[in-house]
Amino acid sequence: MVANVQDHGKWIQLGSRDTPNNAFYEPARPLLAYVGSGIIAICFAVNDLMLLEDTMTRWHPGVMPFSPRAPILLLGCNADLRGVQDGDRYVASNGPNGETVTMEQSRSVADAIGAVQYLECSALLDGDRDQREC
Ligand SMILES: Nc1nc2c(ncn2[C@@H]2O[C@H](COP(=O)(O)OP(=O)(O)OP(=O)(O)O)[C@@H](O)[C@H]2O)c(=O)[nH]1
Ligand SMILES: [Mg+2]
Repeated sequence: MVANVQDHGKWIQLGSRDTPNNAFYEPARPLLAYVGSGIIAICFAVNDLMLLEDTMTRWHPGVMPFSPRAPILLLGCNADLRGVQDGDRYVASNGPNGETVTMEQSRSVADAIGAVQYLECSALLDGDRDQREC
């Protein structure tokens, strides 16, 4: 995906490279998505604590050898699902009490992996609006 964005009056062409999370892409992922990237965005869904843990145990260690100097953004997706309940149960799969990932947990992981910023967004609610700063 390529988008033209303006920053302080200057137009920048921003291209993103994404690979599906399945085994077929595993060997090619570094060349398809990591090498040569100016910014690394590590994304997880805030309705699944295990995905936040994966950012530390899998995605960050996986990207570091191929893009050690690019600034990292940690991005919490599906933000519309935070705190959403179905009856008396949260719409979350792995939180310690079934709850969604908190901002504090996310910020702590962002610090642990040396991310320059933690942002959240919801493809469902935000459309093409800017991501929310946290
Ligand atoms: N509620 C909600 N659901 C979302 C949002 N974004 C994606 N989904 C849903 O989450 C599921 C997975 O979305 P994908 O965009 O395929 O997730 P992905 O991480 O790219 O998945 P892989 O490419 O397989 O790694 C789909 O059922 C989407 O409809 C969102 O912002 N809010
Ligand atoms: Mg995908």
